[in-house]
Amino acid sequence: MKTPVAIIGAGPAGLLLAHLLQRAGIESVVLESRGRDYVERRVRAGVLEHGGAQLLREAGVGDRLDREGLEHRGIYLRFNGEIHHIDFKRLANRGIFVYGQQEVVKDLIAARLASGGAILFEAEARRIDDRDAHHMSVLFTQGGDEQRLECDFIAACDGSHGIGRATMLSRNATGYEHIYPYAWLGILARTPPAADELVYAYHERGFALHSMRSPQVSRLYLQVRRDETLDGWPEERIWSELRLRLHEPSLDAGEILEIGVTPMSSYVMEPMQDGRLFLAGDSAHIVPPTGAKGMNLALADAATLAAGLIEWYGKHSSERLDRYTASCLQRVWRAEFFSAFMTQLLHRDELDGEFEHRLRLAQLKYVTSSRAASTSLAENYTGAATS
Ligand code: RFL
Ligand code: PHB
Repeated sequence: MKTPVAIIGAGPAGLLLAHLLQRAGIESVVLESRGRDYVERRVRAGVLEHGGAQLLREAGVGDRLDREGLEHRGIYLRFNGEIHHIDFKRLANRGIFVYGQQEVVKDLIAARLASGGAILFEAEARRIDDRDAHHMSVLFTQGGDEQRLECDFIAACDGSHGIGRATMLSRNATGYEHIYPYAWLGILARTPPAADELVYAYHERGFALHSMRSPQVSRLYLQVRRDETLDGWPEERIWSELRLRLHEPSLDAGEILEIGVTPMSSYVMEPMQDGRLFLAGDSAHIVPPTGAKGMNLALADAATLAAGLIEWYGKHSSERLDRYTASCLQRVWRAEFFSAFMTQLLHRDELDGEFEHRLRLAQLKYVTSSRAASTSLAENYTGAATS
């Protein structure tokens, strides 16, 4: 099997890259280890920045986002019995969209299949072979058969546990990592949202987040210990802890549609490319979800890589491709900084004493009362500071 660009992974990064290349007349094959149904149902991110939404619109896949996405002008910060609205529209001149990542993935898969592009589901990439520019290929298995996909370029968009990251680490790439001592327990529930916009809550018992997917469905998160399992969290305990930390005593305990625990970490790989192998999205970097940046970074990497490949095939120039890592890393480190900032601002470490708790309350008070500090939060959250 042969194609110009082999793309590993049908997440937001791999699918947007394939779609942008297709629009420019460049063929590719997407290899995805999971089935279509699994990928379309995987519940993950929910927030699209203005820039992420714009990328999807420009790629011609923004119609359903514009119809069904919930446009929010800001977020609420709740702490110490107070609630404060940070009005992004007023402070940074742009809002955000609440639109589930699996909806973005569904839209991109539909567009890809409609244009006749190839996605091989249940096809697991096993090895990247890129000895030189003339011998590029990905070895993969599908239905028990081993096959080889020959190509000019390989884009590893295969997330944090894929073979792209492992391959780069076996060479000269460096991974910079920070592990947080906590995780998020997340539920998707048939519960009408208790607020009109997202509520980020800091409580002495830890962080909680009230997000949503529609007027009937809420997405809710609780900070838990990193090693926590779901065994210790019967439904009633989840709801009572959410009510307490969010200050929503009447939050309705609707049917739980999905539940999971995600340990939190920050990670950046440098460089994000080697020869004709490129990493995009979570394969190259991870942010803790408190800043709502992961999907947006994945989409931005895909657009940057697509522009480089389009220039290479169109003008036979590698100038943009050569600059790929540098173009991405500036945005990535900025998002790493903001995500780490939001995480330390809103989470309680087990080792924290009363001093750290009071310090955090003082910081929250400052962020919500100083125009300069709330503008900084608004610019970073919406991506206005990076585009
Ligand atoms: P993905 O989505 O993980 O896709 C990678 C794909 O590669 C496949 N794969 C392979 N395929 C073939 N062969 C192999 N060897 C393969 N190995 C892996 C996988 O099956 C998968 O389909 O990576 P991508 O495209 O880089 O996208 C990144 C985003 O998924 C991620 O950053 C976000 O979900 C992070 N995130 C959030 N980001 C936001 O922008 N806003 C948010 O509000 C937000 N909230 C979140 C989040 C992530 C969370 N979790 C569960 C990690 C909330 C949570 C709880
Ligand atoms: C979500 O809706 O899943 C969501 C929203 C904001 C975050 C993280 C996740 O910071």
